[in-house]
Amino acid sequence: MQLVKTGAFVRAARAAKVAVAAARFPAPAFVQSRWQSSQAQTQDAPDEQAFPEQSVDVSREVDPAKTAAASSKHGRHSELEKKLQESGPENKIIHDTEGSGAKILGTPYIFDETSNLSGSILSLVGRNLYEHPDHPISITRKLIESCFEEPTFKHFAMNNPVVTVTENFDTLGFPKDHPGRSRTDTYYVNSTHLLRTHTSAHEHSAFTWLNNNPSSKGYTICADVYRRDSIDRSHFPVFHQMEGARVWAPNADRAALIESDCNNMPKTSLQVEDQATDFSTDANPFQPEHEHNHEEVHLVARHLKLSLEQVIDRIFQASQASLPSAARSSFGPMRARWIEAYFPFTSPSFELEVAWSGEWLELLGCGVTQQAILERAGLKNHIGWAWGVGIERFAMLLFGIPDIRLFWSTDPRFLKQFTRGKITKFEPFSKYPACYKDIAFWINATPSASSPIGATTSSTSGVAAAAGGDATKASLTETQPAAFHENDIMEVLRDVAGSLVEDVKLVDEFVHPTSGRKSLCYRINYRSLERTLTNEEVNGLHEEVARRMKGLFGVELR
Ligand code: FA5
Ligand code: MG
Repeated sequence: MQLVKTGAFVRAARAAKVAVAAARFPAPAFVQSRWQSSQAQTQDAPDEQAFPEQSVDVSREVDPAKTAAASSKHGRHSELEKKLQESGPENKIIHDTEGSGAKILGTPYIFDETSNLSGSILSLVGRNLYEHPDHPISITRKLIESCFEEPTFKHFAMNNPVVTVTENFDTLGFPKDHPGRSRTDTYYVNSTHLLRTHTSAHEHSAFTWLNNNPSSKGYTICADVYRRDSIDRSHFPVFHQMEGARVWAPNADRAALIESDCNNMPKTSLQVEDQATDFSTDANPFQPEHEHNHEEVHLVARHLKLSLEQVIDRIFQASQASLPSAARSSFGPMRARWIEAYFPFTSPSFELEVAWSGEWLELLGCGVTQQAILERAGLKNHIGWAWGVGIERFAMLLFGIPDIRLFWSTDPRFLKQFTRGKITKFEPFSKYPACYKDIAFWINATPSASSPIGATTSSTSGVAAAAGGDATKASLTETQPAAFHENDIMEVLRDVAGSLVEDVKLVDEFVHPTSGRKSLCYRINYRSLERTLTNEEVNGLHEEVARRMKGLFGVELR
């Protein structure tokens, strides 16, 4: 596979403002996204080496046929694009007679039939919570980064969440029918661009950067990620992830080297059970033998697990230290377990769960990087691991923050509680009353209309939902043109009521015995984190939700 330097090309493209015109020329998307991303480097990324400007696999990403088709398709939107360009700095969606489009972090995009962005989601793009040093997301990020020391690891943040479909899915080997690709699960800007669903979207660029900067052996990336999902106290459509990777170059003594790296790792006080040590089965296999030496794979997996156990241990220690001494270690050492997992871009793959409030809570996914991904980035004959963690999951444990919406709060009663470098337990400032409202409806007039839940979508159903895509929920597009996806209801709620919705539960579902029609009832809990909502306000919101449900999905309200 041919890899070429594109730095000059990218600079020329910049000069010609190709990036700004990218909505018209979606195929050279890698130019645009890399240009945007390189601008988006935080203070952590040295300007002259911003990793997105390194080698890219042009043969994969530029398809001349696609370029021609896409540019002619978007050519007629020049007026709309101009309007978007001149529309002021904030993110927004514009509809006019030519069509619709969005301006995201200064760049215009023309919508097509794949687009499903909403104003409410765009209003959260660019907040960059991980760059506010006193914010719990940033404090947690720094704590995780401290477990991966420079110069072995380089730490990056990627501010611009718009990436190509290629970066988010194709380059990582996602099957075409993976549920994460569905419009019901992912926010598409248009058919070529989306809001990244995971930090792994930057793996190719980051591994390419590593190839050009061999003094580093690994990296971490911190970013905001976006998923259309259910609404409850641990799910929000935007959350934060950190990705990490480590590689070892070809070397005759490589196994001994990795082993010595493992032995140099400090001991932790965790109680860890490892249920994922057999890589000889189809469930969690070695990669083909001609590419991977099994002894090395076992060592890489051991190094990966030990590295992440360090992170959990550090989080646990910091969390303990923030408690009054009488309350410390009252529940003994932290219990964790490794289980088998599936990700298209690692094999074998693992998830780490910790015992929390009587349940196993998934904290992260990881594995031995697929060789094809390293090779494509120029890291020939290297071997390595990668992981991805949800920062909110860690931060909620660390600070005792009970509701994921709080991270987005601008209320000083929340923000003033946290200081860089310190872990302090969150003090609830007040609990405002909940307001429950039910919405019950017949799905539609067709007797056999299926429910938006409970069905399976594709051949990948049942696998871990890497990068989103809950295989237990059905989707409009794949299986049931008569109904809709549960995530579509969540989107209506977010659009109408934003973060005033605390959670949404399906409380009743039945099929009428004679007509065969299906009825659903969802219970919505409206509660502000910052004030008491008036009845009038909630009624207004709820009526608007019902109106949209009727208009958008053709449901018959009961
Ligand atoms: C991924 O996103 C993979 N990219 C992780 C990975 C990276 C695997 C590199 C292998 C190599 P997953 O969808 O499971 O995997 O998400 C990773 C973590 O993000 C989860 O373990 C969880 O901690 C967090 N997470 C996932 N969904 C949510 C959500 N809706 N809200 C908050 N945190 C979430
Ligand atoms: Mg997972």
